[in-house]
Amino acid sequence: TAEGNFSPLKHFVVAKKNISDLFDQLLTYVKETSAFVEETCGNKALENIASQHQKLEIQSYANKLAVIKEVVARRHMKVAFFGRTSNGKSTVINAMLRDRVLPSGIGHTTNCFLSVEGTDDDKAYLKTEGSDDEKSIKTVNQLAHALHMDESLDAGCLVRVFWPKTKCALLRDDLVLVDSPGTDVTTQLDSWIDKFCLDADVFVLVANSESTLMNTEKHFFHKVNERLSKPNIFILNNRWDASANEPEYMDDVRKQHTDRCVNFLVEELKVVDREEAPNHIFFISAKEVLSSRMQRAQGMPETGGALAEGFQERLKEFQSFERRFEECISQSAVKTKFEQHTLRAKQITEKVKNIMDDINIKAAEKRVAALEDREYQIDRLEFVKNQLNLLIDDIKTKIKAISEDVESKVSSAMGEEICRLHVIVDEFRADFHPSPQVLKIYKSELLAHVEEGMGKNLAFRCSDAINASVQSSQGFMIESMLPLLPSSAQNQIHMLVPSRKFDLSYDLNCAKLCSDFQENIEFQFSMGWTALVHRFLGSANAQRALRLMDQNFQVQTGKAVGLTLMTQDDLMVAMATNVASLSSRTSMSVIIVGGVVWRTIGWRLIALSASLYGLLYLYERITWTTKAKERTLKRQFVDYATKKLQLIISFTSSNCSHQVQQEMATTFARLCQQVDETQKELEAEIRQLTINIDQLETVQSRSKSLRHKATELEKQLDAFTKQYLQPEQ
Ligand SMILES: Nc1nc2c(ncn2[C@@H]2O[C@H](COP(=O)(O)OP(=O)(O)OP(=O)(O)O)[C@@H](O)[C@H]2O)c(=O)[nH]1
Ligand SMILES: [Mg+2]
Repeated sequence: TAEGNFSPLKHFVVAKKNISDLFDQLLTYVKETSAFVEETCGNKALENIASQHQKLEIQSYANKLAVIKEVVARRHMKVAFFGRTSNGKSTVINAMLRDRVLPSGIGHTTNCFLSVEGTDDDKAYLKTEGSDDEKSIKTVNQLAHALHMDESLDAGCLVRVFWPKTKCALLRDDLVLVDSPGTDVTTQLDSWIDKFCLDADVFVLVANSESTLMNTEKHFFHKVNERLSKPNIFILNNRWDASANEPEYMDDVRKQHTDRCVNFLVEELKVVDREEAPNHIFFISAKEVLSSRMQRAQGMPETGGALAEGFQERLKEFQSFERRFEECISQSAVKTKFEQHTLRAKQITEKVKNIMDDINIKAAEKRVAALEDREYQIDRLEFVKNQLNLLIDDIKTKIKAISEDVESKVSSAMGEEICRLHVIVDEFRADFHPSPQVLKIYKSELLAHVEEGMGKNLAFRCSDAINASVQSSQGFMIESMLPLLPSSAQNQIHMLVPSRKFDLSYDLNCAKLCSDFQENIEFQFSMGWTALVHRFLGSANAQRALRLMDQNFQVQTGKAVGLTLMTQDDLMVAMATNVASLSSRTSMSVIIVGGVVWRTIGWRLIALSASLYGLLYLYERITWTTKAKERTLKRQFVDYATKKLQLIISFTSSNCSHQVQQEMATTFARLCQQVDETQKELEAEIRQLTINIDQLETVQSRSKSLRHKATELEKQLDAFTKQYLQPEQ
């Protein structure tokens, strides 16, 4: 018997479990992939690796798979029974279910479509169309009563009977059996087909072996055949027990029925070929099978009732129908219920795989580009560093050379300018008066004039050349450091390193330098004693000599006061001394010299000389005007300032060179700062690239592993196809 042995229906059950598991895995996989694509797509650093379109595509696949998964879970095998009223459709179903589940009886019994399916509950119940209420049923009579009482039920309605799976093996195996009202009682064949037949895997025509196939029955199956391609059809010639009454005709009748049925299936419907057709035609007695099975279930001998002859053969034939039917329905249902979904799953897997490939390729391309970029940036950083080191030495020497050059230029220019100081001083015009107040103002203005004039002249001599060389050096610096900067900075280098006009300042600070200057514009006779001594002995010796003279003079004066007796010489001396005490030391010297000369030359000559001398004195005294005083002051100032300025030549020139050095160093520092920023930018860029590369690597490895998973799933889908969906050889 079918019970106890492995049921062919298990084929479907196992396949369903397989494909459901596969869909579970697929859904999990596609969700994982979807999350990955979404993450990649949302990552700014991974631009253009996964597109928005791909993200949406995968999301739609996940949704589709979820729907398919649900549909697959609800899939079952469905067999529908048709035939004229009272042919025993309900009885056949009961026989298969081994219990009186559906009402049967003489006359038109089944008044609407009835489906029987398994429930995990241990109580049977029914659901009518359009309501989710579970109406419990205890006995089949109750069910019959319930169906007949419900006036809203007509032939086109469906009542679902839920029968405990524990009571029936067939229902455990996902089989749904559909009973129908007689095909002869309806005019709504088309709507029946639409409503109940399109998802049926097997159709069973329950015919009456006591009569021939009726046109109404044939007509219905023609219609089904129009709507479905090659439906699986079994023909049960029921009530075959009746043939036992006339055994002499049995073989003829059977042959006649068989020929007609084969003809119907092969010639008219063309759903099977001639060799296969007999496997779809059976001669049975549902009533016998049902009662024997029920007896047996109650522990009584199955032949306990009054059974007609040949029962065992008919039972065997029923069993062989069951087996054929089960094989057929499970094969067919697996194909029709899972083939499309498997194909769809394969397509989805293929698409997801392609997307993973795309992402992998794009990530690889980007990674290679990023690696190259990083290589380039590292090289560049290295180059900038090395080049900068070289340039620093180079530029330092350059700065040193130029500042030395400036120093020598300025010092020589200053030397020359100092020699020409008198020209500047001579040019000076201002109110002059020997009074101390006016003199003070005059001097300070003179100092300012000298400061300005010297500055101007120095600038005239040096500035252009120095500026030019400073500028050219700055230009050199910029030019040599420019290649170390990024092109964006290169264009705005003149903004980044502002080249303000460099102005060398020759700050001589004359006012301070010459603050000690003390002019001497008292009248001095050029032939006077002091002047002569100065002239003949030079200024240093003259000082000493004059001091000596002063002492002698005082000693002699002291003596002269006490003496009464004097020589002529002495008298001369005394006279001269007296005169000298009255007038200046200069005139006294003149008298002394005069005395000496008088004794040797004679008085006439002396008188001439004296008068000449006096004239000269007078002349000098008269020409000792304010102008002359100013001239003298200027001359004295020139001498004084020349000495002082000479002292600061080296200071000033080094100050200038320092300024230049400062200027160059500032420019260089600015450039260095730019280069430093460039270096920092490069380093940051390299860091960023490294991060990107890492991320891209992760994306690559993930997309690869996801692709690998897709291949795995594809293999499983192929295995499923091979095992369940390909026609057996
Ligand atoms: N002798 C005999 N009677 C049968 C057989 N099968 C069914 N019957 C009887 O035929 C009558 C009708 O059977 P049902 O199963 O109700 O027939 P049906 O095709 O469901 O009829 P409707 O539901 O009215 O369309 C019942 O009284 C059954 O006992 C059989 O194999 N041999
Ligand atoms: Mg019935």
